This record gives sequence, structure tokens and C-alpha cells, in this order.
Amino acid sequence: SRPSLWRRYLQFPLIWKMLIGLALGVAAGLVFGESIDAIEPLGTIFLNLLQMVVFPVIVLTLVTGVASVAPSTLGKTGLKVVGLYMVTSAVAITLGITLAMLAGVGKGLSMPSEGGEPADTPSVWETVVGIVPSNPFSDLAEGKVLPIVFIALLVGFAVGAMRHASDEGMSDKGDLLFRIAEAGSEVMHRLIRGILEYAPIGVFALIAVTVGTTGPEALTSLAGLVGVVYGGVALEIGFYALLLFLFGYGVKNFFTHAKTPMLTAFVTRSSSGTLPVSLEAARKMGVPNSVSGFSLPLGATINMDGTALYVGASVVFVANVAGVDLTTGALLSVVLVGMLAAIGTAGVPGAGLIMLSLAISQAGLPFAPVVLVAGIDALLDMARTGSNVTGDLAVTRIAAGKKLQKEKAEAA
Ligand code: DAS
Repeated sequence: SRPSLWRRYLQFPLIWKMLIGLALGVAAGLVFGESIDAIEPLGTIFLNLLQMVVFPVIVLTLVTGVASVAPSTLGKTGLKVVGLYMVTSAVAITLGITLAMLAGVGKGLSMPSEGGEPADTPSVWETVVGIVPSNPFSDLAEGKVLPIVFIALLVGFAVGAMRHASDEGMSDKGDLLFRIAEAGSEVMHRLIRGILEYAPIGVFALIAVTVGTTGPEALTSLAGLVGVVYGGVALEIGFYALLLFLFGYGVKNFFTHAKTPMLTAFVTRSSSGTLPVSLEAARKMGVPNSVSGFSLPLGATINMDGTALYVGASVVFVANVAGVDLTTGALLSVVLVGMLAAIGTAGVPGAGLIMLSLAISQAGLPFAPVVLVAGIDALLDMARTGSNVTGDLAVTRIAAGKKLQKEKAEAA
């Protein structure tokens, strides 16, 4: 029998549904103007769905990611991998913030933010002290993410250490906790996939209401953000090329093999989904499985440079739309959340938008303008996932070192 309409909807590729939702939303906004805001609840539901999974995703992905990298098993190569991952993410977040500030994205767009929430952007000390939670549950309620991440990191390290304890009983307990965290993050990935099936409708409503109430200039300011994120990702990939060159690797050879995983990441918007393609590309580059088998899955879990760049740029965008000057403390919290976004983001489509909503609440910014970014999130997700995967491959190539090429030559 013919598949039901519902089945056909599910089988239709999500990216096209999102883009169609985006296009129809713009059209509806332009045609119906202000009156389109009658469908606003459809957009609010989408944002609530994303907010709903935020904390479990953070905690479970972080604990799984950190616990899979127990200090003792890291070894020299592992330390190089984690160290380089931190460097590329720090460069990414700096790029995102700097480019967005230089371009002044979001400026001049007056967003009717509801009730004019006072932006209580924290000072530097408030941000630092705020990381150590006194009452994590009240932090949760206020949307403060850094304390939750702080606890998740500590738990992750503890579980990692337990797993590699010499005492049999202790390592069994560590493995048990690790498997629970892994299973939990798998559940969250499924929830996110389910939520994203609603995304085309949510995106349609969000962008329609935005264009309808804010006018076409919303599109030009969003185009500015798309330009900054794509330009930033291009520069980040240029940074990878520079790193490869400085470490004496053939840049052309790298991108010859990397282009397939890069394209896969771009269209699927999923680092996890691209992993098999990345592993194959690393093998073709002469990286042994013992290195890529560790550093690529790790990178797909804790190294989202493109996401960090996107979070940095989008927070500046939201602050400009809301007319809030980012204090040094707020910027510091954005850098911290951006770095943690690089670690805590799940390697599935749309995960970065969850991190952005965390960064916004952490920086004490009004949430309304995030609606604008959510409307075009699929476009931004393609570029940031492309950078996430390229960064994983470049660091893996460098961390594997040169000795292997001799082995390969000898084997040949
Ligand atoms: N799509 C995510 C990934 O797979 C990144 C993101 O959403 O920011 O890397």
C-alpha cells in the first residue's frame, strides 16, 4: 500500500523540509505582516522543545565525552589530540566573537523583545564564582549552565578515573556509570532527532512571525550573521591548513582526502553521522586506526569548533539586536560557554542551537532575538558541522605524527 502521508513526511530529507519551512515562512511574513503573529505559539513550542532537552544533553554528553578520555589512558598522542582540540576551539570562539563585532551583526534591528527583560549581564567575578554551584537546582531553574557543566566535568573525570582504577570492583562501577551515561546520551540524541522533525513547522512560524513583525530588514541582519558564520568557518579551515603546513604536512593531500567527509558533514549536519566517512579518510591519509579510532570519535564528541564559532557570533548578534552592550564579564562567560559548547554539543543536527540558548541565558541576554537565529539554524548548522569535522581530521592527522608515514612507506 502507498506509504501514509505521515510516513512520506518522515522520509523526506529534513534539510529540505527546514529550507522549505524557511522559504514559506519568509513569504508568509512578507504577505501577512503583523497579523502572522497569530501562529507565534507554533514557534514557541519549538524553542521550548529545544530548551527542554538542554540540561540532560549537556550533562550526559559531557560525562560520556570526558569519561571516555581517562587521564591515564591519554598517553602522549592523546594529550596532543586534546591539547590541539582546545586550541582550535579557542581560535574558533575568538573568530566568531571578533568577526561578529567587526561586522556589527544585528545592529539597527529593533526586536520587539517582550516586556524588555532587564539584561543582567554578569561581571567577571560573578561569572567565575558562579561556575561553582551552591545550589545546582536553583541554577538549573535560572538557566545558568556553567555550574551544571562544572559538575558534569567533575563527574566525567571521576567516572573516567574509576573506569581505569586498578581495583576490579571500582573499574566495574566506573564502566557501569559510563554505560548509563552513554545510553542516556543515546536517548537524548533520539529526542533531538524527534524534536527536529517538528523543526520545519517551528522554523516556518519563527521566521514568519519575525519577518511579519520586524519587517524585511530582519532578513538582511540574518544574512549578515550567515556571512559571519560562513566567513568565520572558512577562516577556521584556513587555520587548520596553516597548522598542517606548520607541522610539515601536505595541505593539498589533506584536503584531497578530507573533502568527502567535509561534504558529508555539510549536508548531513551530523558529526556522529559523518564519523565512518572521516575514519575512512584518515585511513587513506596514512593515519593508523589506533590513533584515528580514538581521536575521531573523541573529536565528534568534544571538538565542535564550528559550533563554538557560531555560538560566539550569535551571542554578539543577539546582544546587538537587544541593544545590550556585552560587558567583559558577559564576554568571558560567552567564551567559556563557547568553549564548553565545543565540548558539550552532541554531534547531531541542531545541537548547536541548544548550546546557543544556554549561552544566551548564561550571558543574561533576552531570549527573544534567538528566535531570529533559530529560523536559519539549518543553514548555519551546515557550515559549523563542516568545520567541526574538518577540525577533527586535521588534529588527528597532526597528532598521528610523521613516523607512521615511514611505516606506511616500508609497508608499501
Ligand atoms: N550539527 C552538530 C554536529 O553534528 C553541530 C551543531 O549543531 O552545532 O557537529
